[in-house]
Amino acid sequence: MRSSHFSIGVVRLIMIFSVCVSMHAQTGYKNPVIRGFNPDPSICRVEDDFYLVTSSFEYFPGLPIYHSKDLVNWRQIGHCLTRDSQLPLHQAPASGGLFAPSLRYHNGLFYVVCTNTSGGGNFYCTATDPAGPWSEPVWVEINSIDPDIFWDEDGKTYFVTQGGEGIRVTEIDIKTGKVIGPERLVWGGIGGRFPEAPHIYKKDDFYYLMLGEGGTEYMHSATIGRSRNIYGPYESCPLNPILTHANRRGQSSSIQGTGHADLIQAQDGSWWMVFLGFRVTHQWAYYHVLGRETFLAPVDWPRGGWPQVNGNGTVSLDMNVPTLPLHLFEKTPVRVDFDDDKLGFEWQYLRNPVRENYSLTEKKGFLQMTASLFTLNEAESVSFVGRRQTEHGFTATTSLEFDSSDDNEEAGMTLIQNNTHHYDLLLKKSGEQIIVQLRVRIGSLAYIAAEQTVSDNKVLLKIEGSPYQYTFYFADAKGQKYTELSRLDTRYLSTEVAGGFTGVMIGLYASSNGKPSQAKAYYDWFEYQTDEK
Ligand code: 6LW
Repeated sequence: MRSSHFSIGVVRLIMIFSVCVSMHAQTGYKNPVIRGFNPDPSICRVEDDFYLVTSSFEYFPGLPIYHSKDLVNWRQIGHCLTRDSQLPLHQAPASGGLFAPSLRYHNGLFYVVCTNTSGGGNFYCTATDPAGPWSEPVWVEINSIDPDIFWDEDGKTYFVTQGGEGIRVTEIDIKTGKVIGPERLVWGGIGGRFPEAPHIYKKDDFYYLMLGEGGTEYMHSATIGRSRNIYGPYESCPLNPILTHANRRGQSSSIQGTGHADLIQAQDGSWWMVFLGFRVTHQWAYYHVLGRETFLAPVDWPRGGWPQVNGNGTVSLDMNVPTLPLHLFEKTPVRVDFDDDKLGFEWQYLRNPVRENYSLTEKKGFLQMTASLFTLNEAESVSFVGRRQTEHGFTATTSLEFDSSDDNEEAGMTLIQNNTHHYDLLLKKSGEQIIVQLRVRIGSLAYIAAEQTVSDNKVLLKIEGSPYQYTFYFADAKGQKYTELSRLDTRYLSTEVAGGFTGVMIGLYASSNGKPSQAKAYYDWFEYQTDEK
């Protein structure tokens, strides 16, 4: 026993050592580089470290921050907004809250610029360490979304935002956030709807203004213009749109909606683009459940010329191009035992959590959750923690014990796209019996898909994902044998059906459906395994 432990340990150490050490530049990587709901990526570099932020809407904490050495392998190092004072999300509707952020590094400080669409509007926060802590927000009185900050060489600072029919540029005082100059409309792109997601870069004496156009759907794109003057007029790049999958069919059509991009130059001089896109399933009509994810493409940007994205402005799941020297990180473990005092960065609450409803210490080794009055159907702070569905093929399993005395109380595992589109696999009392139930909510349609009695208030719940179906199982706590409860179509949780800007989250929750309660759910562990190769 001992020697096998020892040798496994040594092999593991060698593996970690060999994956953590930078190797030679390699050919090939897989898109998306950050998988599952991770839209609106924005990136900056400090020497050979890259940092990236994505949008997070009604989830808390807000704005995940990722770190990479090679642009291909990313590890989450924290969130920008971790305190209620930074991120009020009271009754934020689904896909409200935080829209697209921008991440910049200037004079020794990191800046995250964003919009809280559910309270406060535009703001920026600063930090010396991108892992946090981040400052309280500095609010900027400009009414728009998708803000960015651009520092010019003459010391002036500009706020760049989406502004109705085009992009607006406004001088601000970066110390106070006060608006100095008038808001000026500088460019509307090439005519796609919703010109947004602006970023300005200065290169070869030009101001380059890149934007997203076409809406964050199937006609999405990135376009770019340039000018000698920050206020324009901007000349459109003859290659525009420099990125789009709007006309992709066949093989490469499994990636759609590419756009909303940011550009970055690596230390070796090479240029790269990060952008959002989504992976679709089904054949005659497309659906996507994973939300918009973060993709990567190489960019050729010659001196005085225009940026060209991966040759023709499209990408594939398997990218056959040279990369920076690869630097892997250890993966998030498959099993979480809830032994630590804190949840890992992969877990999110829905809106500002009611903290006394959660404990990792009261019953050591368990995530204890007190049932909230609110249900998953309301834009409220329901007792819930969830993590992203990152692949179509996955297995999520948890061990649940539920101390309940009332038929109104329930706890379980949910697949949730938003508060009107979710599938709940739950445990509850029903008269003298205890049942496992699969409940469906698709817009105004709500029904119980299946239920079975169980002998104990302790069960294992399991959900398997595939491109077309989710399959729901339960077993007694000893896990001897899983029983299939039912199967449901994935498409009804897709963005095409549910709308919005997020992706499916796999959540653990507890609710008393509006009746005061102290019922407690105890989650002993959670396992999440995917078929990602
Ligand atoms: C993002 C904006 C957008 O801020 O979607 O459709 C918003 N456009 O660029 C949320 O991702």
